[in-house]
Amino acid sequence: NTCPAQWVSFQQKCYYFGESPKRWLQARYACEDLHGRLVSIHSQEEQDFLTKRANKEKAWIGLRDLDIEGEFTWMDGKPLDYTNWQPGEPNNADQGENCVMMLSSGKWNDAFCHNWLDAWVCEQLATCGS
Ligand code: 2F8
Ligand code: CA
Repeated sequence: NTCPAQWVSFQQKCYYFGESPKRWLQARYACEDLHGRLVSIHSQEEQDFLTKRANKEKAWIGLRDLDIEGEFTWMDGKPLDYTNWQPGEPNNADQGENCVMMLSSGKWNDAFCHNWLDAWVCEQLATCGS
């Protein structure tokens, strides 16, 4: 599999580890500008890869319950077939946490979408061969 410069290959996808402070929606747009989308996570192997690569930085991922409270959906539209919540999360603290981040441990926490995080992870499909 081939990935663009500055993207990292893992299994069938390419990943980009953004390193500039952004709110969740800005991170989403940054990924789209890079022809990707905020990462959707579907296995423990993928999570382990991301945890390691994120290098203890809190990072936005492509999971949110912005439309219906408590109903978390991935940016890739696939089912929530894997989760890695920090115990006690998601807690929708102050009734306002609708965007999901990886903590430094890699565990997930729902947080305010308007929080500024220093990191965010994009994905795109790897192209075979070429
Ligand atoms: O204790 C977990 C709790 O910690 C913080 O709230 C005190 C987080 N809030 C922010 O990061 C803004 C909560 O999301 C988290 O659930
Ligand atoms: Ca929370």
